[in-house]
Amino acid sequence: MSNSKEILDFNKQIELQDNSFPMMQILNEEGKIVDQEGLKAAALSDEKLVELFKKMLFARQVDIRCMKLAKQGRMGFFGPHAGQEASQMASSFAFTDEDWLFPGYRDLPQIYSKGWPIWKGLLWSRGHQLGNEYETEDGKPVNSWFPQIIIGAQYVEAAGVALGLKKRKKDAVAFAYTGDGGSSEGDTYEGINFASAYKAPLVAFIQNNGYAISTPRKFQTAAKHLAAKGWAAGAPSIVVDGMDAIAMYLASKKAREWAVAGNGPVVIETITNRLEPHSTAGDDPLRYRTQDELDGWWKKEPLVRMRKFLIDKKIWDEKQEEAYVAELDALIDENIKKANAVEKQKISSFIKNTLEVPGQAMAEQIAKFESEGK
Ligand SMILES: Cc1ncc(C[n+]2csc(CCOP(=O)(O)OP(=O)(O)O)c2C)c(N)n1
Repeated sequence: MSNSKEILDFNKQIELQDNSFPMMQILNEEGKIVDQEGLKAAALSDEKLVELFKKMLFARQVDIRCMKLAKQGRMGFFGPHAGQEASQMASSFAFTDEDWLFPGYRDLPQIYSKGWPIWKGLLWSRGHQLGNEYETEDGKPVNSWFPQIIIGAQYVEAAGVALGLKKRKKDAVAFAYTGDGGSSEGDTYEGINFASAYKAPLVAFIQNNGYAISTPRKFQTAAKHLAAKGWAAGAPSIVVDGMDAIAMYLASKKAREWAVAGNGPVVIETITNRLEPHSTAGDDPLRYRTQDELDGWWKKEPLVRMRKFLIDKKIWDEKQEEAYVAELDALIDENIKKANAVEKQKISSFIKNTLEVPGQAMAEQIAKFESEGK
């Protein structure tokens, strides 16, 4: 027998939605553990904790250098990722090289984590065709799709690959990243729904970084939590502090275990923030957000709290960090040189690379460009 009074209590339902997604946090803004059980479950040894922090430092250093290159007009398209290091690097830290990554345009750091060289990422930014080859320095394939520009589209691609992995009985999952803006796209829901219906192994990250270009989260959707989108597809869905590397790692590890065991997808909304412009294509964030709001988020950023935790634990110090950052800078320098040494993209080779069999008009254009050395 239904209870019409309860069913028709819309206020109660809104309240239920509101309260169904508490944010998981293990390491707080002060660098203190607030969930000992969670820390234990993450089972990160001291070496692994340091390795994870180094990955976040790597992403930050790459970001700093890319922003400098952009200001000098030497970068091409770049989506800054400062502030998202835990959301990106601690999540990808929980996956294996066999797992397939589906990044968005801001997620190059996760591809680097799989062994993709930085110089390839720089070429990708410059629109060079070699920047779309996903392999390590010594030619081993990197299981990553290209950074998707069409927001949400990577979710349908990831769902298809996840089903393929299941059918081939691989011990692997697909993991995909979109943003708060991307979560409003049909493709995002379609990907989660398809994976859920076919119990395909997909871990779906929605990086809620507060803004979709200039559109703030509050105008993106009336849904109280972006994670709720997964419930409509029957997928377990959670909200995690995206500035907390330990919580991000644990959530990702558990989601991967669930998906690879044949249970279908998990949706993870990460609460993070984009601390820089949307891209290097002329965005000025102060036209749509205040400096005060930005300053508040800088206090929550993921490196500060992780550094404090590791220093308190006596497994990291300033000197080690200085030396490591110098190492990273040298590595980035080397990669910039390598990218600069690659022959400039020719229009003819770009078209040839795009079309397996060019039509007559394109064949004529290729010949014309080639004759002009372009
Ligand atoms: C299908 C589609 N519509 C519109 C755009 C233009 N666009 C590029 S980025 C962006 C905002 C995306 O915001 P979000 O998903 O929150 O990701 P973020 O850039 O914050 O990482 C939009 C609307 C696009 N790339 N693809």
